[in-house]
Amino acid sequence: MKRLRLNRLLLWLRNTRIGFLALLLVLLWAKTLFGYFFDFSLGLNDPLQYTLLILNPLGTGIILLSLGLYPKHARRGYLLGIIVYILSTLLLLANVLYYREFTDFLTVTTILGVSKVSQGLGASSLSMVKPHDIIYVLDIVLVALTYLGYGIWNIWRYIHNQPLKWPHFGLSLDTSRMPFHLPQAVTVFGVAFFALLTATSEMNRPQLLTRTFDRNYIVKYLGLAPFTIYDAAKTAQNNQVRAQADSANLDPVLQYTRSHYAAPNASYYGAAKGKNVIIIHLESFQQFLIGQKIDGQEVTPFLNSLIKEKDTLSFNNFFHQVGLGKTSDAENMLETSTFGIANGSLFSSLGTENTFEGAPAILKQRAGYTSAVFHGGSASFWNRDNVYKSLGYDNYFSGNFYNHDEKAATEYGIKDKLMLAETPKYLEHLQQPFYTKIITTSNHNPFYITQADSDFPDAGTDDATINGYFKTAHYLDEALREFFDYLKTSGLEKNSLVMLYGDHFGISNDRNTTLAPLLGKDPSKWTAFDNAQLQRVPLIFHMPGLKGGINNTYGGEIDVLPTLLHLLGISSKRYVQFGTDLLSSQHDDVVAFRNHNFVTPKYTVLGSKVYDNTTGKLVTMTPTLQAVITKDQKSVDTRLSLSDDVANRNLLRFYVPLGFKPVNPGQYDYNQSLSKVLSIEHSLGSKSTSLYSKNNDQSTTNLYQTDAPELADDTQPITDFPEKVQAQTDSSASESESSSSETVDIRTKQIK
Ligand code: GP9
Ligand code: MN
Repeated sequence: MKRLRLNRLLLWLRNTRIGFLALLLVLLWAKTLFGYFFDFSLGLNDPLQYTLLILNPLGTGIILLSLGLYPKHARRGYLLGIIVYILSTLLLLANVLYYREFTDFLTVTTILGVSKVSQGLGASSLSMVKPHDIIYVLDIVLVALTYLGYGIWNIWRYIHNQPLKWPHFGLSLDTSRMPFHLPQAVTVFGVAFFALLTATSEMNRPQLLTRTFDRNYIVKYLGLAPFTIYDAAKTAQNNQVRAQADSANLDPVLQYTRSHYAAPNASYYGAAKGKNVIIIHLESFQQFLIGQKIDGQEVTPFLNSLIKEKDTLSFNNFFHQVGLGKTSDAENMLETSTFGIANGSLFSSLGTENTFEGAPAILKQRAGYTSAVFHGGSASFWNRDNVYKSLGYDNYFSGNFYNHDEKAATEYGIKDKLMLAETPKYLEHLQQPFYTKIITTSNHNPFYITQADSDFPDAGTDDATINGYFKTAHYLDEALREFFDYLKTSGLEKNSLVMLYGDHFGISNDRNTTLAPLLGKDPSKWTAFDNAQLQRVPLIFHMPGLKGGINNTYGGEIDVLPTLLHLLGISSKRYVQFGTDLLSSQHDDVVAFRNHNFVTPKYTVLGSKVYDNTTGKLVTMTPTLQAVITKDQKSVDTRLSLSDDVANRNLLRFYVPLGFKPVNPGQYDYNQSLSKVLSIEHSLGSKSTSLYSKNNDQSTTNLYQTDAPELADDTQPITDFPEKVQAQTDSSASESESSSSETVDIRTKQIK
C-alpha cells in the first residue's frame, strides 16, 4: 500500500508540470536549509525561530515557482520554473560566499556594484569557495554536463546522419491543460502561507520590517528572497526621494544651523585638546539608576563615586531623543548631531548611501585622530558594518574579534566584563590620539543575568524585567570599574577624555508603574509627565584636570558632538549640526523628542498637554505662556523636519564644509582592522604613538584585572586573538618582514 503511494508520488513528480515544480521547490528548500544551518550563523534563540526558519523558504518558493503554472505552453512553464530555480540558487550561493567574507547578506546596491561602502562579490569572495559548496549547484551542474555530453554526441550523430537525441531524466513533458484556476490557487496559497509566517515573525520580533535591526533578522524570519525583494523596494524608494532633491534644498538647513550655532564656553574650549577620546556606550542605561539603592545597596557604586570626583563633569538633565532606531539613533545623534528619522532606523535605511560629516572624519582631518569602534556583537547589527565606513571610522572591532564561547555570549554580543577585558589588546595598538567608542550590551532587555555574574539583591517587584534591570546595570557598573582601573594602571587615563552616555530607556513606559514605588513614587499618580522624565540618561565626562561638577543644563543626545568638539578645541561652526554645545551660554535648552514632544527647563510639552516641571501638574494656560510654548514647539518642529530633509534627501552630498574631505567609504576593510593597526604601528617604528609602543613594545593587557567568573579557571585566554583574526597578525608580520630590513615577529611582541 505504502509502496503504491510512493510510486504514485514519483509518477506525479515525473509526469506532471505541477509535480516537476514541486520537485524544484523541495530541492530549493533543502539547499536553503543547508545554507541556513551550515553557512550562515543566524543566532536562533527559541523553538519558534527554528520553526519559522525551517518553513520560510517554502512561502516564497511556492509563490515564485507557481509562476511556472501560468503559461499555456507547457515548455514555457517548465522553462520559467527552471529559471526561477536557477536564479534562486545563484542568489543563495552568492550570499553564502559573500557572507563567508563579510558576515552579512548581499544588498541590492552591492549586487549592482553601485554601493560606495560595501565591497561587492569580487575575486576575494570567490576565493572563499569551500568543497561543500558543490551541494548548492550539484543538480544544475550534473544536468548541464549531461546536456553538454549529449550535445557533443549529437554533433557526431549529425555528421553521421543520425537523428538527434536529448536526455529526459525520466521526466515527461506534461502538455495537458492546467486545471481551472489551479495556478491562481497555488499562488494564493503561497501568499497566505508567507503572510502567516510574517505575522508570526512580527509577534516574535515586533517592528521587524519598520525598524530593520539587522539583515540577519530579516533572513532569519522571512527568508533570503523576501529580504532581497524588501531591500530592492526600500532602495528604489530612497533613490526616488533623493533624485528629486537638489542643492537649493540645503539653503534653509544652512540658514537654520548657522543661526542656531552656540559659541563655545571659553573656560572649557580646548580643555581636552589632543587627548584620546574613549566613549563608553551604556546600553539601555537610564539616569534613575545613578544613586538608586535596592535593599540598601547602591546599584551603581562605581558611577556614583565617579561623578563625585573633582575632574568628572556630569549632566543630570540630559535626555535621550531616540525613535525606532534606538541604539542606532543614539549613535547617529552622537556622531553627527543630526536626528534619527521619523520611521525606522537611519543607520539601517540610509546609512550605507548617505553622505555624513561624522565625528571620526572630522577628528581625523582636523586633529589627526585614529578611530575605532569596539562591539562584541554581530558586525551588521543596525547596518553598522556599512555606516561606520560612511562616518569615517578607520577600524571596527566587532564580534569576530572577540573570543566568544557559550558562557560569554549574550543575545547582542558578549558579556560586558569579558568584552571590556578583551578590548585593550586592540586598543593598545591604536595610534594616539584616538577616538574610540565601546558599545556595551549586557544591560539589554530581557536583562537576564546568572547568579554567578551578579549576586545583586532582587528588586522584588513582580516584573522579572525590572528586577533583572538592576542586576545587569550593577554588573555593567562593576565592569566599568575594572575598565577604569585598567585605564589608570596602563597610564591611558591621564591622556584620555572618557565620555559615558546612556543610549535610551531600558524599562519601557508600560512597566513604569511597577517601577514607580522603587523610585519613591505613587503608581496611582503616575502620568505621561513621569514617563517623559524617565527619558533622562547619563552623560558623564571624565578627564584628569577637567573642571568637574554636576551640571543642570537641559539637553539631549543631539548636543553631544558640538560639546565634545569644543572640549577638544575644534570649532563646530562650519558643520551642519542640529545640537548646541551644552557648556555654551548660548546653548538651546529646548530638548526635542523624536515624536515632536519636548522638554524645557520649566515645562514638559506632550502633544497639547503642558506640564510644569516643578509640580508635575498640567499648567493653567495664559496667553503669554501659550506664546512661549508655540514658539518652542515651532523651533522643535523646524529642527526635526530640517534634519529629516537632510537625511531623507541626502543633502550633505551638496555641502562640503571648509577644509572637509568627503569620506570615501570604499577605502575601509574592517576584516583587516587588526593587521592594519599592527602594520601602521610597525612601519612607524620609533614614531609610533600607540600605547604598546610607548610601553617599550610591551603589552599592557596583563594589567587588566577582572573577576569575571568565566575566567576563573583560566581556560579562556582573553589576551589571545581569536583564531579568525590571528591570521592577520601572521600576514602583517610577513608584510613587515619583507618591507623592512629589521625582522620582527609581531606575534611574539603582542601576544601574551
Ligand atoms: C545591538 C545593540 C542593541 O548591537 O546595540 O540595540 P538596541 O536594541 O538597544 O537598539
Ligand atoms: Mn540600545
